[in-house]
Amino acid sequence: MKPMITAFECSPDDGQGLARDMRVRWALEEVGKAYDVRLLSFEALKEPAHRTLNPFGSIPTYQEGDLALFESGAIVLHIAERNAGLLPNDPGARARAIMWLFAALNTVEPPIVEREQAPLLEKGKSWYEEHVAMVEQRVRDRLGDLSVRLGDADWLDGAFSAGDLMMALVLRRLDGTGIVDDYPNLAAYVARGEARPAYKRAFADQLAVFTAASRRRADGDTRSGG
Ligand code: GTB
Repeated sequence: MKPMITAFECSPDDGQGLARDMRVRWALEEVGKAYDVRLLSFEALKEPAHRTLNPFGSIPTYQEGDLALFESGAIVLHIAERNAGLLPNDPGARARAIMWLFAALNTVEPPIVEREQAPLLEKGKSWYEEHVAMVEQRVRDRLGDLSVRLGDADWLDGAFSAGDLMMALVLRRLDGTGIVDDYPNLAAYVARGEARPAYKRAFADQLAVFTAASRRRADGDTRSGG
């Protein structure tokens, strides 16, 4: 049975693969598992039908048979545990790959999200500039430590794993800021992830959704504009 995931009908990132369905798509592509996608509007996310799947009213979700999951980290871990390709067999290496998945979500992502949200939520406050500088420094502290640990390795712990998948996508949230470029080994690490065929397929699929939505909107505009 093919799993069903949810994604934005029209992603606010213009199809740049920054929304969290990209994590699930990439994981499914890495393990070679076909899947279906149910696209949702922002309104539909908050409706009771979706909240039964995800009480927080967000994407992505994952359904397979009787199982329904939310939280991109839990979904990626579920996929990685049940299919070959994203976690090593050796128990120690497997535990460390899972550790990196949590490190991406719990240690590296929080300051990146805070930095991203500051201009949206805090611009205009008297302390805004100071706060942004402080949060950016926290991001740089995390990236500096990660850069030292990665060194000249290709991946964080041996072969590519679910931990690398999550870390590369978390770092991608800094796209357009130039911050990752200040850590050349991290920039090369993200580029290595983006070069993987599974990443490319996942990216193309989510971009196709955005492109189709934009075309529909443009057609609608043309028609209504007469
Ligand atoms: N912790 C949860 C997880 O990892 O699954 C977080 C899920 C989440 O925040 N999902 C977002 C969502 O559904 C989409 S990814 N938001 C709508 C809502 O809650 O109403 C966040 C996201 C959105 C847009 C961009 N972007 O445009 O660049 C990037 C990331």
